[in-house]
Amino acid sequence: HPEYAYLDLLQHILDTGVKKEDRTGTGTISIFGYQMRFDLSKGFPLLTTKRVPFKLIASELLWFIKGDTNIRYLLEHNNHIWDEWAFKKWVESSEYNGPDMTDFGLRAAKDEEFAKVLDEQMKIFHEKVLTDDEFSKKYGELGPVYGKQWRSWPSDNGETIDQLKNVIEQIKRNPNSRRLIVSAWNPAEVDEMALPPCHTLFQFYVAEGKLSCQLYQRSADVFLGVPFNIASYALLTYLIAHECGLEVGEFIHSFGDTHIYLNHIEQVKEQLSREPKALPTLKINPEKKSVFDIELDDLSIEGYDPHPTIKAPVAV
Ligand code: UFP
Repeated sequence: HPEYAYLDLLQHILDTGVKKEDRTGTGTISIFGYQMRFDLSKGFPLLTTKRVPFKLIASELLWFIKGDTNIRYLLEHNNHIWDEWAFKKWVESSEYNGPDMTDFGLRAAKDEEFAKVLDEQMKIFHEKVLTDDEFSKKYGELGPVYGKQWRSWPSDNGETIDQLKNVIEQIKRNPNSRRLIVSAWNPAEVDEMALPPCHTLFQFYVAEGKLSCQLYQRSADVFLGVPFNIASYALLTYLIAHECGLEVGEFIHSFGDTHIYLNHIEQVKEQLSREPKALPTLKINPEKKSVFDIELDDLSIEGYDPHPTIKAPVAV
């Protein structure tokens, strides 16, 4: 079953990972360098050993593809996966005058009372981003993150480079190219980003009428982040193959610092005790060809019957 590529990684980190402190203060067990392969023709790699929310993955990917870097679009689609990063900028600013939010992620995980206070402030934050244009421009904005680098990487002459559009054009015109690369890692802008890109660079490969994609992910929260990242790049590969009239090949997921947070270990063990089920299939509205025209309603997942969600705190 294709899902063992992921389950084996969890087990491998438990078995061989070393204790490593990290930026968030949570602590991890970690390995450096790893690779998983998924044959996309065997089904859509949305994990079945816990529920992974496809709609959130799809709306985030469409947000990247639009070139958007403001969380307003995500909030409009009930997607809260980037909230903490934007929220952090607000509560650390001089304009915030609510209750103290220092280390809000860690504290909310340990303290139920505080979690309620955080929840209230987060609701206020959402409302402001959704309804107040000026506030949204200032605090809904995550900086030059994925959307900006994919669609409008700033170049020296003041123009911008649309890496995604260019790579799709090259896949169509010059499929044998060995330069089918999109980079989100822009050293000149990394310091302005709410979160420097975790999925740093990806490359496409076309052979025998099939499109494959390899991602290099510099840092990976294997329990919470990676199930999203697998599905997101699998979806991107399906979408581009769909536009280019190609079949899907493999998704190859290569990693740098590959870690399990210490407060996810019990959850990981629970997940490893479960048996994978049949993978679902992805349906794309056949009327829409271009990646840039696809909307959320054009995508659906069929035959998805996963084991239940496993909750775990996000390290911010
Ligand atoms: N992370 C992921 N995947 C993502 C994403 C974040 O695994 O798509 F946005 C995790 C990796 C790491 C943390 O645990 O978020 C980022 O922290 P750092 O910048 O210190 O590596």
